[in-house]
Amino acid sequence: DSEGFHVDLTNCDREPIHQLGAIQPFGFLIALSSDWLVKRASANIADTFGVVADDMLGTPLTDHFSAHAVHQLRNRLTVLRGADAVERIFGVAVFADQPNRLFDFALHMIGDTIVLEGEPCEAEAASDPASAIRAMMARLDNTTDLTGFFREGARQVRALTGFDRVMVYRFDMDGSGTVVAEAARAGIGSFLDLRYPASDIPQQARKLYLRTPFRIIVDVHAEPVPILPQRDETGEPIDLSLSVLRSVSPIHIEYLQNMGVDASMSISIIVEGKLWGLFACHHYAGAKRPGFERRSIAELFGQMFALKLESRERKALSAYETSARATSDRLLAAVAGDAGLLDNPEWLGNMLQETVPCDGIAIWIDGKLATSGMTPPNDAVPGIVRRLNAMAAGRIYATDHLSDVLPQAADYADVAAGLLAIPISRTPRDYVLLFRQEKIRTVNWAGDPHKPAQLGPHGPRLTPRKSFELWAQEVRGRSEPFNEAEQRVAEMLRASLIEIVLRLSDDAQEEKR
Ligand code: BLA
Repeated sequence: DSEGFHVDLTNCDREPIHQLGAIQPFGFLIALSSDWLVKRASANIADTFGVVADDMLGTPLTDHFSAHAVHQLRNRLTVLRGADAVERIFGVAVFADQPNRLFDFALHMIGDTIVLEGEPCEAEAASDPASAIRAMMARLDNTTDLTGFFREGARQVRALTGFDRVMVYRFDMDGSGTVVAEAARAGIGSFLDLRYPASDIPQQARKLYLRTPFRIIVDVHAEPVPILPQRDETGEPIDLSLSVLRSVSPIHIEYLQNMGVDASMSISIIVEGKLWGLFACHHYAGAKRPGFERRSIAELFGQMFALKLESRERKALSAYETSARATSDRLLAAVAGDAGLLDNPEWLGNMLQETVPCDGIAIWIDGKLATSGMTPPNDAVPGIVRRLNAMAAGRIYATDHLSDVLPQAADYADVAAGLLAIPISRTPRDYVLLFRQEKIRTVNWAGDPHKPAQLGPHGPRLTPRKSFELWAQEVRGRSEPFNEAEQRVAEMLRASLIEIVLRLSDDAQEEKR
C-alpha cells in the first residue's frame, strides 16, 4: 500500500508498530469521545453488534450496549483516571436480552479518548485468580538455584496458558538473547541454550514491551481487521501502544511463520526498570487464545516473577559485596603490618583472586612493573598503560577483548585476552592490572546471526531469515567478561588500594625527613 511503511534493513527499528491501524480478529475495538460517542470502530464490529462500523460512528454507546454494561464500564473508567494502564472487567453481559452471552473488556485512555476492547469470555474460566497466583508463587519459592527458578517459571506459565512451548529468554548486554529455560510439549525438540541476534526483537518493540508487559498473537494466519476511520480529524492513525488486540508487524508474522509457529505470546520480565528478558511462548497446533482473565493472571505472574528475580539478584550481589569488603579490610590490615606486601604481586594477586577471579596480575607503580601468573610479555605492559592513560581517566576499565582498543594485544590474546584495570593513583598513573586468558566458546545461534534478514524477491521488502538451523560459532580472542558486580567490587578495592598507596608514600616522605 502506498501509505504503508516499507521495512528494509536500515529502518527496521523505526517501523511504527503501535500505529498499524488494525487489530487481531479475536475481539473488537471501539474508541469513544469523553461523552461516550463512538469515534472509531473496528471493521468486524458487525459480527457482534449487527451494525457496520460506518453506521456506528457518531452514535452513543448506549445505542449498542445494555444500560447495565455501560454503567459497569463507566465505573471502571473512574479507577483509571490519568493512569498509563489498562483496566479489565470480566464477564460483562453486553446485551440485555442475552444475559449468558458474556464478554471481557480492556479499557484504557489515549488523551481524552476512551478505548474499549472486547472479546468473548472464555467458556471455562480460570480458577480463583488469587489462589492460582498464590500457588504459583509458592512453587517459585521452593526452587533453590536460579536455573531451577527459571525452569519453574516456564512450567508455571505453560500450565496456566497451555502453550506448546514456554521459554525464558534472557537478553545479553549486546541485545542478543539466549533461551535459559524451557517447558515444552513432548516431541517438539528443544530451543534451550540457543542464541538469537538482537535484530530479532527491534528497539521500538523492546521499548514498547517495557510499557506494556504482555502481548499475544492468537493466530499468525488471521487477517488483521482495520480500525475505521483509519485517520481521525488530526490525520493520525490510532495509537495502539496499550491495546490488547493490537495487530502485529507483518515482518514479525513472517518470522513466526518461518519458525512454524501458529500462535505466539510473550510476557516482559522487567528487572530494575530494564527489560531483562521475556517469557516467549509458541503454539504449533493452530490458533491459541487463553481467556483474558487467564492472560491477566499470566501477566501478573510475570511481574511477580520479575520481582522475585530482582530480589534474588540483589541478595547474591550483596553477599558478594560483603565478602569483597572483608577482603578489602584484610588487605588494609595486612599492608598496615607489612608495607612490603604491596610490592609482592603473588600476595596481592592471591588476595584479589578471591574476589575477582583472574589468571594473572601486573602491578605498575612509578614506572616499575611486577607480575604474577599469566600476563602479557613485560615489554607490552607500558603500551597497555599508555593506552589506559589516554582512555579511562582515573576509572576502572574492563574489557573481555583488549585488542578492540589496543590492536597489538592480539599477539598475546591467548594468555591475556581480557583486562580489568584498577587505577590506584592520579599522577603518575599507577595501576593494578588483572588479566584473564582467552576462553574459546561455542555459541549456538538459531540460524546465521550475520543474516538476520534478507531482501525479499519483490524489491525492498524485508524477509526474516528462513533457516533456524543450528549455526555454531566459535568465539576466539575473548576472555570470560568481567561482569558488573566484579567491576563494582573493583571500584571498592580501588579505594582501599589508593589509601594504601597514599599511606606508603606518606611513610616514604617521613623517612626522607
Ligand atoms: C517481535 N520478536 C518479537 C517478539 C519476539 C521475537 C518474542 C515479541 C512478539 C511475540 O510475542 O511474538 C523474537 N521469538 C523471538 C525470539 C524467539 C522467539 C528471538 O520465540 C526465540 C526463541 N524480526 C526479525 C527482523 C525484524 C523483526 C529482521 O527477525 C525486523 C526487520 C521484527 N520482531 C520484529 C518486530 C516485532 C518483533 C517488528 C514487534 C512485533 C509487535 O509487537 O508488533
